[in-house]
Amino acid sequence: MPLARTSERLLLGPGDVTPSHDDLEVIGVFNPGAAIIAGEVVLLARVAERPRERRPGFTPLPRWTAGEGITIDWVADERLDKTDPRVVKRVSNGQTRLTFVSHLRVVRLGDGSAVREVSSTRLDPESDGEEYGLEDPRITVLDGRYRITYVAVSCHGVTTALASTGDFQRFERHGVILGPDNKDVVLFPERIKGDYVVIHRPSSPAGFHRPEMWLARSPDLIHWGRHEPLYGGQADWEADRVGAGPPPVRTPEGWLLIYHASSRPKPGQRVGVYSVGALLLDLENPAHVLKRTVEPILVPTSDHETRGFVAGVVFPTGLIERGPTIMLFSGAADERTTVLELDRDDILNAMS
Ligand code: MAN
Repeated sequence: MPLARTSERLLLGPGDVTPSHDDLEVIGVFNPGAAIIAGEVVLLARVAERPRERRPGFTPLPRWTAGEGITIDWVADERLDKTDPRVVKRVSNGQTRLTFVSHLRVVRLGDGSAVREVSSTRLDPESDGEEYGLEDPRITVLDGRYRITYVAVSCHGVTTALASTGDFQRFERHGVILGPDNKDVVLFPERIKGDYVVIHRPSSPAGFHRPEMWLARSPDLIHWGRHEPLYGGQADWEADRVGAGPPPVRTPEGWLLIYHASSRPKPGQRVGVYSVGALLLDLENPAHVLKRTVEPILVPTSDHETRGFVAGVVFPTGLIERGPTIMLFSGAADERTTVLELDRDDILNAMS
Protein backbone atom coordinates (compact mmCIF):
# COMPACT_ATOMS: atom_id res chain seq x y z
CA MET A 1 0.00 0.00 0.00
CA PRO A 2 1.45 3.40 -0.93
CA LEU A 3 1.70 5.84 2.02
CA ALA A 4 -0.66 8.75 2.56
CA ARG A 5 0.64 11.97 1.04
CA THR A 6 -0.01 14.52 3.79
CA SER A 7 0.28 17.28 1.20
CA GLU A 8 0.91 17.52 -2.52
CA ARG A 9 1.49 20.68 -4.55
CA LEU A 10 2.42 21.41 -8.13
CA LEU A 11 5.39 23.80 -8.19
CA LEU A 12 6.67 24.12 -11.74
CA GLY A 13 5.75 23.25 -15.30
CA PRO A 14 7.15 24.09 -18.74
CA GLY A 15 5.23 27.40 -18.92
CA ASP A 16 6.97 28.77 -15.81
CA VAL A 17 10.48 28.93 -17.26
CA THR A 18 11.72 31.08 -20.13
CA PRO A 19 13.78 29.20 -22.73
CA SER A 20 17.56 29.58 -22.67
CA HIS A 21 17.57 30.35 -26.40
CA ASP A 22 15.04 31.82 -28.90
CA ASP A 23 15.16 28.68 -31.05
CA LEU A 24 14.22 26.37 -28.18
CA GLU A 25 11.00 25.67 -26.26
CA VAL A 26 10.78 24.33 -22.71
CA ILE A 27 9.13 20.90 -22.53
CA GLY A 28 9.91 19.94 -18.94
CA VAL A 29 10.99 21.36 -15.58
CA PHE A 30 11.56 18.38 -13.31
CA ASN A 31 13.85 16.14 -11.20
CA PRO A 32 15.28 19.00 -9.06
CA GLY A 33 17.96 18.98 -6.38
CA ALA A 34 16.91 20.81 -3.19
CA ALA A 35 18.80 22.67 -0.46
CA ILE A 36 18.28 25.38 2.16
CA ILE A 37 20.32 28.55 1.86
CA ALA A 38 19.87 31.46 4.30
CA GLY A 39 16.64 29.88 5.53
CA GLU A 40 15.12 29.59 2.04
CA VAL A 41 14.45 26.42 0.03
CA VAL A 42 16.33 26.56 -3.28
CA LEU A 43 15.91 24.11 -6.14
CA LEU A 44 18.26 23.36 -8.96
CA ALA A 45 15.70 22.19 -11.51
CA ARG A 46 16.38 20.31 -14.73
CA VAL A 47 14.97 22.26 -17.68
CA ALA A 48 14.54 20.18 -20.84
CA GLU A 49 14.23 22.09 -24.13
CA ARG A 50 13.68 21.06 -27.72
CA PRO A 51 14.00 22.94 -31.01
CA ARG A 52 10.93 25.03 -31.95
CA GLU A 53 11.32 24.53 -35.66
CA ARG A 54 9.47 21.65 -37.36
CA ARG A 55 10.38 20.04 -40.70
CA PRO A 56 7.92 17.41 -41.93
CA GLY A 57 9.52 13.96 -42.07
CA PHE A 58 12.53 14.99 -39.96
CA THR A 59 13.37 14.95 -36.25
CA PRO A 60 15.57 17.68 -34.77
CA LEU A 61 18.27 16.39 -32.39
CA PRO A 62 19.88 19.20 -30.38
CA ARG A 63 23.43 19.18 -29.05
CA TRP A 64 25.80 21.71 -27.49
CA THR A 65 29.10 22.48 -29.21
CA ALA A 66 32.01 24.61 -28.01
CA GLY A 67 31.93 28.06 -29.58
CA GLU A 68 28.55 27.55 -31.25
CA GLY A 69 26.17 26.80 -28.38
CA ILE A 70 23.20 24.65 -29.39
CA THR A 71 23.30 23.12 -32.87
CA ILE A 72 20.63 20.90 -34.36
CA ASP A 73 21.05 17.70 -36.36
CA TRP A 74 18.03 17.00 -38.60
CA VAL A 75 17.54 13.26 -39.13
CA ALA A 76 14.97 11.69 -41.45
CA ASP A 77 12.23 9.94 -39.45
CA GLU A 78 12.62 6.65 -41.34
CA ARG A 79 16.18 6.41 -39.99
CA LEU A 80 15.00 6.54 -36.38
CA ASP A 81 13.33 4.18 -33.90
CA LYS A 82 11.08 6.48 -31.84
CA THR A 83 9.27 4.10 -29.46
CA ASP A 84 10.77 5.62 -26.26
CA PRO A 85 9.66 9.28 -25.87
CA ARG A 86 12.99 10.13 -24.19
CA VAL A 87 15.39 8.86 -26.82
CA VAL A 88 15.60 7.95 -30.48
CA LYS A 89 17.86 5.31 -31.98
CA ARG A 90 19.45 5.44 -35.39
CA VAL A 91 18.16 2.35 -37.20
CA SER A 92 21.50 1.99 -39.03
CA ASN A 93 23.79 1.61 -36.00
CA GLY A 94 21.51 1.50 -32.91
CA GLN A 95 23.09 4.68 -31.54
CA THR A 96 20.97 6.72 -29.12
CA ARG A 97 20.28 10.47 -29.15
CA LEU A 98 18.04 12.64 -27.01
CA THR A 99 15.31 14.70 -28.64
CA PHE A 100 15.91 17.48 -26.08
CA VAL A 101 18.82 19.06 -24.26
CA SER A 102 18.72 19.95 -20.55
CA HIS A 103 20.35 22.56 -18.34
CA LEU A 104 19.95 23.31 -14.62
CA ARG A 105 18.16 26.43 -13.33
CA VAL A 106 18.09 27.99 -9.85
CA VAL A 107 14.54 28.39 -8.43
CA ARG A 108 13.79 30.03 -5.06
CA LEU A 109 10.86 28.75 -3.02
CA GLY A 110 10.64 30.59 0.33
CA ASP A 111 9.44 27.93 2.78
CA GLY A 112 9.25 25.33 0.01
CA SER A 113 5.52 25.45 -0.65
CA ALA A 114 5.44 27.82 -3.65
CA VAL A 115 7.79 29.34 -6.21
CA ARG A 116 9.05 32.82 -5.29
CA GLU A 117 11.45 33.29 -8.19
CA VAL A 118 12.66 31.37 -11.22
CA SER A 119 16.09 32.96 -11.45
CA SER A 120 18.14 33.46 -14.59
CA THR A 121 21.09 31.62 -13.02
CA ARG A 122 21.83 28.49 -15.06
CA LEU A 123 24.32 25.69 -15.29
CA ASP A 124 24.69 25.05 -19.02
CA PRO A 125 26.65 22.39 -20.88
CA GLU A 126 30.24 23.51 -21.04
CA SER A 127 32.26 20.57 -22.35
CA ASP A 128 32.01 17.79 -24.95
CA GLY A 129 31.04 15.40 -22.16
CA GLU A 130 27.90 17.49 -21.60
CA GLU A 131 26.85 17.95 -25.25
CA TYR A 132 23.42 16.33 -24.76
CA GLY A 133 22.83 18.14 -21.47
CA LEU A 134 22.93 18.22 -17.68
CA GLU A 135 20.26 16.24 -15.84
CA ASP A 136 18.81 15.21 -12.48
CA PRO A 137 21.02 17.03 -9.92
CA ARG A 138 21.23 15.99 -6.26
CA ILE A 139 22.52 18.42 -3.60
CA THR A 140 24.33 17.59 -0.34
CA VAL A 141 25.91 20.01 2.13
CA LEU A 142 29.40 18.76 3.03
CA ASP A 143 32.15 20.71 4.79
CA GLY A 144 30.04 23.89 4.56
CA ARG A 145 29.64 23.80 0.75
CA TYR A 146 26.79 22.65 -1.47
CA ARG A 147 27.97 19.65 -3.51
CA ILE A 148 26.00 18.91 -6.65
CA THR A 149 26.15 15.56 -8.42
CA TYR A 150 24.53 15.72 -11.85
CA VAL A 151 24.21 13.54 -14.92
CA ALA A 152 26.30 14.66 -17.92
CA VAL A 153 25.13 13.06 -21.19
CA SER A 154 27.09 12.95 -24.44
CA CYS A 155 28.21 10.70 -27.27
CA HIS A 156 30.68 9.31 -24.70
CA GLY A 157 27.82 7.96 -22.58
CA VAL A 158 25.92 8.83 -19.42
CA THR A 159 28.31 9.97 -16.67
CA THR A 160 28.06 11.71 -13.31
CA ALA A 161 29.93 14.96 -12.70
CA LEU A 162 30.43 17.06 -9.58
CA ALA A 163 29.96 20.81 -9.09
CA SER A 164 29.94 22.91 -5.94
CA THR A 165 28.72 26.31 -4.80
CA GLY A 166 28.51 28.44 -1.69
CA ASP A 167 25.74 30.77 -2.86
CA PHE A 168 23.86 29.29 -5.87
CA GLN A 169 25.18 32.15 -7.99
CA ARG A 170 28.69 31.02 -8.83
CA PHE A 171 29.46 27.36 -9.41
CA GLU A 172 32.72 25.48 -9.60
CA ARG A 173 32.91 22.40 -11.85
CA HIS A 174 35.00 19.44 -10.66
CA GLY A 175 34.58 17.17 -13.69
CA VAL A 176 33.36 13.60 -14.16
CA ILE A 177 33.55 11.52 -10.98
CA LEU A 178 31.94 8.29 -12.26
CA GLY A 179 32.38 7.16 -15.87
CA PRO A 180 29.80 5.74 -18.27
CA ASP A 181 27.13 4.55 -17.75
CA ASN A 182 26.44 5.82 -14.26
CA LYS A 183 23.72 8.09 -12.85
CA ASP A 184 21.50 8.63 -9.78
CA VAL A 185 24.56 9.44 -7.68
CA VAL A 186 23.93 10.79 -4.16
CA LEU A 187 26.47 11.86 -1.53
CA PHE A 188 25.97 11.09 2.16
CA PRO A 189 25.80 14.35 4.18
CA GLU A 190 28.75 13.46 6.43
CA ARG A 191 31.96 11.43 6.32
CA ILE A 192 31.60 7.89 7.59
CA LYS A 193 34.68 6.47 9.34
CA GLY A 194 36.72 9.23 7.65
CA ASP A 195 35.46 8.61 4.09
CA TYR A 196 33.08 10.44 1.83
CA VAL A 197 30.44 7.97 0.64
CA VAL A 198 28.22 7.87 -2.47
CA ILE A 199 25.49 5.65 -3.75
CA HIS A 200 25.64 5.23 -7.51
CA ARG A 201 23.97 3.25 -10.27
CA PRO A 202 26.25 1.67 -12.83
CA SER A 203 24.48 0.06 -15.75
CA SER A 204 25.80 -2.15 -18.47
CA PRO A 205 24.15 -3.82 -21.44
CA ALA A 206 25.79 -7.19 -20.63
CA GLY A 207 22.75 -8.21 -18.60
CA PHE A 208 24.39 -10.25 -15.82
CA HIS A 209 22.87 -8.31 -12.97
CA ARG A 210 19.53 -7.21 -11.63
CA PRO A 211 18.97 -3.45 -11.61
CA GLU A 212 21.25 -2.40 -8.78
CA MET A 213 22.57 0.47 -6.65
CA TRP A 214 26.21 0.43 -5.53
CA LEU A 215 28.16 2.23 -2.82
CA ALA A 216 31.68 3.72 -3.04
CA ARG A 217 34.06 5.64 -0.80
CA SER A 218 36.51 8.49 -1.37
CA PRO A 219 39.11 10.53 0.55
CA ASP A 220 38.47 13.71 -1.48
CA LEU A 221 35.09 13.53 -3.34
CA ILE A 222 36.95 13.05 -6.66
CA HIS A 223 38.60 9.62 -6.49
CA TRP A 224 36.06 6.89 -5.81
CA GLY A 225 36.90 3.30 -4.91
CA ARG A 226 36.04 0.32 -2.68
CA HIS A 227 32.88 -0.15 -4.77
CA GLU A 228 30.34 -2.65 -3.47
CA PRO A 229 26.82 -3.67 -4.46
CA LEU A 230 24.18 -2.18 -2.17
CA TYR A 231 20.73 -3.27 -3.28
CA GLY A 232 19.22 -4.96 -6.32
CA GLY A 233 15.56 -4.66 -7.26
CA GLN A 234 13.63 -7.71 -6.09
CA ALA A 235 9.90 -7.19 -6.60
CA ASP A 236 8.03 -6.62 -9.87
CA TRP A 237 7.74 -2.86 -9.23
CA GLU A 238 11.57 -2.60 -9.14
CA ALA A 239 12.43 -5.24 -11.73
CA ASP A 240 13.69 -2.89 -14.47
CA ARG A 241 15.64 -0.10 -12.71
CA VAL A 242 16.50 1.06 -9.19
CA GLY A 243 18.37 4.28 -8.42
CA ALA A 244 18.83 6.62 -5.47
CA GLY A 245 16.33 9.43 -5.10
CA PRO A 246 17.50 12.34 -2.92
CA PRO A 247 20.65 12.08 -0.75
CA PRO A 248 20.19 9.89 2.36
CA VAL A 249 19.17 11.44 5.68
CA ARG A 250 20.27 10.38 9.16
CA THR A 251 17.64 8.96 11.53
CA PRO A 252 18.34 7.41 14.95
CA GLU A 253 17.66 3.96 13.42
CA GLY A 254 19.89 4.31 10.34
CA TRP A 255 20.35 6.20 7.08
CA LEU A 256 17.03 6.63 5.32
CA LEU A 257 17.46 6.31 1.55
CA ILE A 258 14.48 7.02 -0.67
CA TYR A 259 14.89 5.48 -4.12
CA HIS A 260 13.01 5.22 -7.39
CA ALA A 261 12.31 1.96 -9.15
CA SER A 262 10.66 1.02 -12.39
CA SER A 263 8.76 -2.07 -13.39
CA ARG A 264 9.47 -3.88 -16.66
CA PRO A 265 7.73 -2.18 -19.59
CA LYS A 266 4.54 -3.85 -20.77
CA PRO A 267 4.77 -5.58 -24.18
CA GLY A 268 4.97 -2.98 -26.94
CA GLN A 269 6.10 -0.24 -24.53
CA ARG A 270 9.59 1.05 -23.74
CA VAL A 271 9.12 2.54 -20.27
CA GLY A 272 7.82 0.86 -17.09
CA VAL A 273 6.04 2.52 -14.17
CA TYR A 274 8.33 4.59 -11.90
CA SER A 275 7.47 4.16 -8.20
CA VAL A 276 9.32 4.97 -4.96
CA GLY A 277 10.66 2.77 -2.16
CA ALA A 278 12.91 3.25 0.86
CA LEU A 279 15.88 1.51 2.48
CA LEU A 280 17.31 1.84 5.97
CA LEU A 281 21.11 1.57 5.96
CA ASP A 282 23.44 0.91 8.90
CA LEU A 283 24.81 4.19 10.30
CA GLU A 284 28.37 2.87 10.66
CA ASN A 285 28.43 0.64 7.57
CA PRO A 286 25.94 2.04 5.05
CA ALA A 287 26.64 -0.86 2.65
CA HIS A 288 24.54 -2.96 5.02
CA VAL A 289 20.78 -2.78 4.37
CA LEU A 290 18.89 -3.10 7.68
CA LYS A 291 15.33 -2.81 6.39
CA ARG A 292 13.37 -1.97 3.27
CA THR A 293 9.84 -1.27 2.12
CA VAL A 294 8.65 -4.41 0.41
CA GLU A 295 5.86 -2.42 -1.27
CA PRO A 296 6.33 0.98 -2.92
CA ILE A 297 5.65 4.00 -0.67
CA LEU A 298 4.63 6.16 -3.65
CA VAL A 299 3.21 5.17 -7.03
CA PRO A 300 2.22 7.56 -9.82
CA THR A 301 -1.38 8.50 -9.06
CA SER A 302 -1.92 12.24 -9.52
CA ASP A 303 -2.76 13.69 -12.94
CA HIS A 304 0.71 15.25 -13.13
CA GLU A 305 2.29 11.82 -12.69
CA THR A 306 0.01 9.75 -14.89
CA ARG A 307 -0.02 12.19 -17.83
CA GLY A 308 2.92 14.00 -19.37
CA PHE A 309 6.06 13.58 -21.43
CA VAL A 310 6.69 10.13 -19.90
CA ALA A 311 3.39 9.02 -18.34
CA GLY A 312 3.53 7.07 -15.07
CA VAL A 313 6.57 8.60 -13.37
CA VAL A 314 7.06 9.88 -9.80
CA PHE A 315 10.76 10.65 -9.35
CA PRO A 316 11.92 12.34 -6.09
CA THR A 317 15.36 13.96 -6.26
CA GLY A 318 15.29 16.61 -3.49
CA LEU A 319 14.46 16.22 0.20
CA ILE A 320 14.01 18.78 2.98
CA GLU A 321 13.18 17.72 6.56
CA ARG A 322 10.70 19.80 8.56
CA GLY A 323 10.38 18.20 11.99
CA PRO A 324 8.56 14.89 11.48
CA THR A 325 7.67 15.76 7.85
CA ILE A 326 9.70 14.90 4.80
CA MET A 327 9.21 17.23 1.83
CA LEU A 328 10.03 15.41 -1.40
CA PHE A 329 10.73 17.60 -4.43
CA SER A 330 9.89 15.31 -7.29
CA GLY A 331 9.68 15.05 -11.02
CA ALA A 332 6.21 14.17 -12.32
CA ALA A 333 5.99 12.42 -15.71
CA ASP A 334 9.33 14.02 -16.78
CA GLU A 335 7.45 17.30 -17.28
CA ARG A 336 6.64 19.01 -13.98
CA THR A 337 7.95 19.49 -10.44
CA THR A 338 5.83 18.76 -7.37
CA VAL A 339 6.42 18.81 -3.64
CA LEU A 340 4.97 15.81 -1.79
CA GLU A 341 4.94 15.52 1.97
CA LEU A 342 5.24 12.25 3.85
CA ASP A 343 5.45 11.53 7.55
CA ARG A 344 8.92 10.20 8.38
CA ASP A 345 7.54 7.71 10.90
CA ASP A 346 5.10 6.37 8.30
CA ILE A 347 8.09 5.53 6.08
CA LEU A 348 10.06 3.91 8.91
CA ASN A 349 7.00 1.95 10.05
CA ALA A 350 6.44 0.63 6.51
CA MET A 351 9.85 -1.11 6.56
CA SER A 352 10.66 -4.64 7.55
C1 MAN B 1 15.49 7.81 -16.34
C2 MAN B 1 16.06 9.21 -16.53
C3 MAN B 1 15.32 10.21 -15.66
C4 MAN B 1 13.84 10.11 -15.91
C5 MAN B 1 13.35 8.68 -15.69
C6 MAN B 1 11.88 8.48 -16.01
O1 MAN B 1 15.83 7.34 -15.07
O2 MAN B 1 15.95 9.57 -17.87
O3 MAN B 1 15.77 11.50 -15.95
O4 MAN B 1 13.12 10.97 -15.05
O5 MAN B 1 14.11 7.81 -16.50
O6 MAN B 1 11.62 8.65 -17.37
